[in-house]
Amino acid sequence: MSRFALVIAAAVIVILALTFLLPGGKVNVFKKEQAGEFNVTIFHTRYEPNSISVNHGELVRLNVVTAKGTASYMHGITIDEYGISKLVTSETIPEAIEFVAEKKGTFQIYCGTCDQGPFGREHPDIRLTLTVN
Ligand SMILES: [Cu+2]
Repeated sequence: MSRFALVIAAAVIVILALTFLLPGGKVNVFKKEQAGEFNVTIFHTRYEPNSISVNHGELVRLNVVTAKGTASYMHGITIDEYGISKLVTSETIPEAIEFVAEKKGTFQIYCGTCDQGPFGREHPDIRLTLTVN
């Protein structure tokens, strides 16, 4: 390989590294306590917190546990617009739900288990509002 080719290869590697590793690059490695990280607890009738707000394009992580005594109810997190539906069955070890907030708007997060149960989506009225600005 000629010296010129080596220089070009090195330049390409540096450009790729700058593109993907610096903040704002395409690969966003999640850092602990990043702005888009939220601890969520599921109760029979509500999520805590019941609304979260993130920035468009942000990597979001929801660390979700189910409230004490509710693990067997198989509550969960469903976000239709993001194709997410997960059961949360631990009261102590958070289920990490990650996604990139690529769609702007206001979305209703609900419990898919309750939605398909005898009371339907409206009862219990478990809602978490996700706003992507
Ligand atoms: Cu539920």
